Amino acid sequence: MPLQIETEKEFDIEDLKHDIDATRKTDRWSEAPADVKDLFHQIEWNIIDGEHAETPSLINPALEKDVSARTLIAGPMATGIAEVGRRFKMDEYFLPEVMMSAKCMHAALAILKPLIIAEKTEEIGTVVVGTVQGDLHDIGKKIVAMMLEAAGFTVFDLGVTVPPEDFIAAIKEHKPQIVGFSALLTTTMNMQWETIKAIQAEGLREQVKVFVGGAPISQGWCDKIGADAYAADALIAVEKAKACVQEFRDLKGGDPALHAAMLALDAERMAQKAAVAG
Ligand code: B12
Repeated sequence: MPLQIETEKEFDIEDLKHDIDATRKTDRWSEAPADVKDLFHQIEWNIIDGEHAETPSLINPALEKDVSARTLIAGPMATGIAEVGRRFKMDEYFLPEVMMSAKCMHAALAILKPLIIAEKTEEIGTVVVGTVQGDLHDIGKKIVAMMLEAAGFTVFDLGVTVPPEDFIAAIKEHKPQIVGFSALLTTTMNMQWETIKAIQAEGLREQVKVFVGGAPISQGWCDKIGADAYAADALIAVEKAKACVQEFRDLKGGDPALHAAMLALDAERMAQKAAVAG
């Protein structure tokens, strides 16, 4: 019986009981050469163990073996921090352990960020991002920000626990086409809604396309609060952001047609995936 929580996302409690060791038996990254695979496992466990002083000594050798920054972020770093989240949820880890693991993620991202940003070849738009008021989580938002930058956006990252008035001030100052709110807590996701309402009250809603994301956020939540787009990960965020400033640049923020267009992108991507899976 799936465990129902108020985020509208469902977790199966049986899945949460399985340590990452169980999934290792499926031989993940089987296509990678043995030495790279070994490094991936070490990076993953470095994050789980929270040995942040050691992180650079694993990330740099992986880069020397021509593993891309994106592969590291989407591969062993993602699986490592996901396992930390699972342990935290199952009360196997407490806050100090999670903080050490977050330090590993930041240490790795500090090395990878310049490499990702160096991919930028064009200037296609401006984005303001921030983690909403009351929320300190910023790892995912930083990844989204750097991927957007690599794709050609100028990104103004307002940091964490950003109050609505700071988003409003940044919209006035930087005139972005897109503003993105990150929220990782069920207790702060409502601040995404409050921030949209504040932007609306200020008469700025039509000027910006509002993106929402973070672990508890779903398409249903995006629809409910009247945001324009939800993205489950940085790659989808980039795809939708590019569509917003290129194909749909004439649609205003809050326009139902824009919202429908963003949903159509998801449907298209799912159809492509299904076709590949046969
Ligand atoms: C690391 C972490 C922390 C670190 C954060 C460090 C930092 N600088 O970010 C620390 C230790 C500080 C922390 C603190 C707390 N945490 Co915490 N934390 C986590 C953990 C383990 C990982 C989050 C993470 O970085 N994931 C990796 C990134 C890459 O994923 P992501 O953030 O989801 O981002 C991706 C997408 O969501 C999306 N995305 C993200 N943002 C955006 C924005 C936009 C615009 C778009 C389009 C897309 C997008 O793209 C990203 C990249 O692909 C999660 C577990 C989890 N499953 O999420 C718990 C978790 C979020 N934390 C939780 C809790 C409870 C807390 C605390 C309240 C604990 C406490 N008792 O104090 C505090 C809250 C502090 C606060 N006021 O914010 C709970 C939340 C539960 C809930 N129902 O709300 C979680 C889910 C753990 C759990 N399983 O119980 N935490």
